[in-house]
Amino acid sequence: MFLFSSLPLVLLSVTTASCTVKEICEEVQKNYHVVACGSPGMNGFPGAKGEKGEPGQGLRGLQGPPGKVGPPGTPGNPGLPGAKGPKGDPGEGSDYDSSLAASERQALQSELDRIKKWLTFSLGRKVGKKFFLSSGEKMTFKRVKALCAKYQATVATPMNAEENTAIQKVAKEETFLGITDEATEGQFVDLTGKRLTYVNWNSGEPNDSDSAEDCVILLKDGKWNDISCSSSFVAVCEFPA
Ligand SMILES: [Ca+2]
Ligand SMILES: [Ca+2]
Repeated sequence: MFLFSSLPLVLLSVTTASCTVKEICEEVQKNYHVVACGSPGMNGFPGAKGEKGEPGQGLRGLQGPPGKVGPPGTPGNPGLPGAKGPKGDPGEGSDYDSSLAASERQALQSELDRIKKWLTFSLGRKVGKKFFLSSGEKMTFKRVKALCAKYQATVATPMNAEENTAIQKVAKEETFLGITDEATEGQFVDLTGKRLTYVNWNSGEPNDSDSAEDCVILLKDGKWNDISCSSSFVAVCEFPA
């Protein structure tokens, strides 16, 4: 009893005093809440996190203005080609197109005619529906045929005296004619196999010298001579005029 009544004085004067009896401490704590007994304990572990609270009841703010437009993104890969569509209706400009093509053809024909005139003036000769032109090169009969065929032409073949003279003037030198007796010896034909309707053999020709003359050349004076096809002479081709 004495202990309890004098305990506050003891605690005030002896700051380091501590309870030595558990029952005393509990009694003191019960009656005097400022009393701490013994040395402080270690901090405990944090408690478990509580559950998330309910959303607040405050007013929601007004929506702000739209932000700036962002930079353009990189282009995507091209898509797969679409399916082929149905055939369209015929156009209405077909008449116009054909008239345009006709005008183009007329322009091209005019240009072609002009070129032919230049060639005739400078290099060739036009007789009737034939146009004779020479490359000026000397070559075998086989090569002359190939050269003329390359330009949709044939080896010059005179059908009359006028054509014969024209070829003579174009060639200026001895030139092969499109005439042979390769198929049948002594029977000269043109390159389509037709018998000749015009000839201008030199005196004593054709003589098939050494049995090896199956081609024909036009001599400088306009006369003809049969000769070897492997010899070389100026090439003259005839084109449709
Ligand atoms: Ca012959
Ligand atoms: Ca001969």
